[in-house]
Amino acid sequence: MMDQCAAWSKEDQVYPKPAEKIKRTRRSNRASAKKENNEMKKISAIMCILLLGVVAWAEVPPPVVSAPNPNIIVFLADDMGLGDTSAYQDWCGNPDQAQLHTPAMDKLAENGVRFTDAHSPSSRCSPTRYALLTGRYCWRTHLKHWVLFGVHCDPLIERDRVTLPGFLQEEGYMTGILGKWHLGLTYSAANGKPSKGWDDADLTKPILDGPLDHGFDYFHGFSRSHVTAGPDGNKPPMAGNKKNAIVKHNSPEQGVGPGWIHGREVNGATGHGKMLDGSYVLDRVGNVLDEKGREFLDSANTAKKPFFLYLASHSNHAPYTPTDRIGKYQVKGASKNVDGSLTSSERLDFVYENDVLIARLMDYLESTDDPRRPGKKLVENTLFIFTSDNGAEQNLKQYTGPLRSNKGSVYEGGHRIPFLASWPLGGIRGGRDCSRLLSLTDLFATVAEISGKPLPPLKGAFFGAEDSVSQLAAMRGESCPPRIPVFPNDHMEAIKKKSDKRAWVAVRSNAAPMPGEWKLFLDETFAWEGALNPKELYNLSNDRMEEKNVLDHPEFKAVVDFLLKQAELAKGDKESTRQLEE
Ligand SMILES: [Ca+2]
Repeated sequence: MMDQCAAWSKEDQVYPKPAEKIKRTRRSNRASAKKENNEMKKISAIMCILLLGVVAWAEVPPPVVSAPNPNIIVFLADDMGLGDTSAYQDWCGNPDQAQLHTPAMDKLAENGVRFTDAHSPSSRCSPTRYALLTGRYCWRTHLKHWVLFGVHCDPLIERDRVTLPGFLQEEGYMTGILGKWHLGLTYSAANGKPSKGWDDADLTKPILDGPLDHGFDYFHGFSRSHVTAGPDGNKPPMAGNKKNAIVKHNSPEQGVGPGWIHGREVNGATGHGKMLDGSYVLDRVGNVLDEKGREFLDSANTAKKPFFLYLASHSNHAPYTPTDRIGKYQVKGASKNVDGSLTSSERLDFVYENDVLIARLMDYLESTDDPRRPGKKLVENTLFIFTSDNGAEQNLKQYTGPLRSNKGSVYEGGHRIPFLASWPLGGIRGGRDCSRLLSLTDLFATVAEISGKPLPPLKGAFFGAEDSVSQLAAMRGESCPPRIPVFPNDHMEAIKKKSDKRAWVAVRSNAAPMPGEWKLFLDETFAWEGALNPKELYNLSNDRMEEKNVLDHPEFKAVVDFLLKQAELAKGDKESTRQLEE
């Protein structure tokens, strides 16, 4: 079976041609890797002829040095599209004068693998975060679409479910989350018991259900997006933000918050109703994540333990509140296009803040000794993943890439995301592309394969990872079959109406019985009832913008039948897709 990670020629065919010549000097590693790959193809083809019966070949990855328990960093941007990073400039086709330059992400791509068909499990925040941490599609939960709302909302992750960080805890990892949780918290009432809601929550009491109850040793972050998670105590309400303008900041009746949370403690609680102390400042969030990230990494190194850091960034979710500076890096007013011109865009400054946070982490990894490998630096044995929780929040091709719609939609612009992975000691060769389908649910199985431990069972005690497929071989460029379909969900279009009828799910497969990159849309009855009502069919290999619905074309009946069969096997709140791969 063809190794999709080796499908260079195929990718070259489907990439859109940029509007003008794109500078590729920054991609020298990628280009040389491609040349090398082509040479390998020739050699392998000869080998295949010589070795009759051999039907697949693999790239020859660099030797994998014995590297048990690598450190793992998952950096999750918020609402960042493919067009928001120059690491995908050639894929998106943005001209140099309209392409944000993200040097740290470029470096990550050049030192690692770039997936070109990666997907968030949902096109919004909460469900993607649930799926990333559990390896299970969120449409199997009660949250069939949209996100968790409100200052108080019941935790989405079940207490008896094994999570990715919980799995790693069992492997001896120190696990930390920084930034946005958005998976529900249970506050304590004044008597120490669970509060019924926000009104009877006592912020001076410990939080009773949060990240520490789902596999994390360390949490410094906030409940939801950075603006709803806390008022800016040092500034008046932002002009033009109607919703925020009606909030009486730092008042005893405050309904926005509760600002920074450390472990189970609300940092800024004053004991005077819901009044906070003003320590949560919107344009300083990046600085806090940077500072606390280093604290966490230092503590793991002191303990000589491998670490798992899930950095769920505040950026670039609106409103755009870039910080002035982080360490040596100017942020506000400093973002540049690839041609060197300033973007003069507050949004792009805010996107660039993610790049700076990555640069700071990389600086740390490159300069810090690995306490478990004397004489070596941490960066060598660290799997560093950068990705985003959904597509860009604005429907502009400059941000989303050449895709239909944006955040909130089941069209590609809602869920096709950047995904970069670097691990020098782990056999990931720099400058490679991979076109294999990937879902963020796959992090769980990938990490499990790295650890050499089986995934949790699908049923019974300590279950989990129902929709997770390992991408380790794909990351390394080894031969692997096409992934089973991915099932992204949310609304057909990125419309802000909460009708349950908008909860659509798509079946996306590159392994249908006819060549192509196929996508079948199912209406809301799939998520709610397990029914199969196909609505639209596209072949992205010749219609990436999803403009020609070919559902009623009889020549594609075999494709529809295949995708419906896959959906039939996947449907249901108690089912899984993992077994389809096995
Ligand atoms: Ca988001």
